Amino acid sequence: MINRRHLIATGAAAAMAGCGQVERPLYSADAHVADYPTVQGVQAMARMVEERSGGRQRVKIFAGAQLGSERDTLELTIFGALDLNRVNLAPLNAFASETIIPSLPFLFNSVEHMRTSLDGAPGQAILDALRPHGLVGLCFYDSGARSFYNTRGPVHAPEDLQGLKIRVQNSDLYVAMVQALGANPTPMSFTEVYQGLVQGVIDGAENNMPSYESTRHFEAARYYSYSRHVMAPEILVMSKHRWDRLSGEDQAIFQQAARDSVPVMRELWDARVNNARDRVLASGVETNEIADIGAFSDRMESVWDRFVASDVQRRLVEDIRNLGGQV
Ligand code: GTR
Repeated sequence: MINRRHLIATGAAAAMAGCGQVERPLYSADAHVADYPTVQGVQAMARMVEERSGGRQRVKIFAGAQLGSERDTLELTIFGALDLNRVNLAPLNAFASETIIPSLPFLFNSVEHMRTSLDGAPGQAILDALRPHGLVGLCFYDSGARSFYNTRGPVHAPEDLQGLKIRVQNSDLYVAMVQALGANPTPMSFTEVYQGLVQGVIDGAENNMPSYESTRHFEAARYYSYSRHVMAPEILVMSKHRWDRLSGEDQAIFQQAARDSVPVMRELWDARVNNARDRVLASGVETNEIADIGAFSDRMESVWDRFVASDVQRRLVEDIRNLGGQV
């Protein structure tokens, strides 16, 4: 049985020994359940790695937040006690300010724009920016668009969010976004949201359809309003400690397999979005489009001003915007 304590102990031992050959597979964490597209994406990468390395490298995935919250598992990954981690960009916002950029509200004008930007130079620059922080960014996975859902009623205007307690990820950017809309942001880890909704500790949250469905949040919060305020992607990272102990050949195998797993993940993702929507609608959830999205994006100006603070960030925004005209 692997748990956090065990990981910390073995990770520390490996780091201290300088550890050459490692017999065990690389351990990878994910907050989602095993059949979720992010887990399946890493699984696809794992199959390619095993095949291409002739069985020399293997990956074992711990799904369902078995190893802890994204913030906690990221610490383990940076420390070298965990090898791989699939997380959202939000918990990385505090480490590397470049990761804030794709998380900015209303940045991308379509899924195609998001994919083109992440597959291109801006995406590569963000992946590379993680190395000084102890992580090697391998690839981005889709996370669609996040929208608000709650237990009270449909949201058509920011006024409908007024005073609602909305769970956010552990990121100052998300706190500021929700605050700017007039709601009360409540940072909380993903696994606590369901109970929070049921017990009325929070009134709502924001996420994409597949997460809303797979976590059963839709059973407790029956109103899902398509604000599509953020298209922050998922990311797969490897601990730099582990990366540095791989041969050049195996580094290339991991890098290429991660890239090759992206189209696999995207296909699963697109199907999952439709299935999740059908399931929640069949359960009687009320969804609504928002006619005046401008009322939401207008309130984001101060958020942009506060979180886009460096030249590096401004250049990324510009590069991403330039790509928007091409798709
Ligand atoms: C999901 C994402 C997770 C986690 C979660 C959350 O969309 O895939 O990695 O970030 O949202 O809201 O905590």
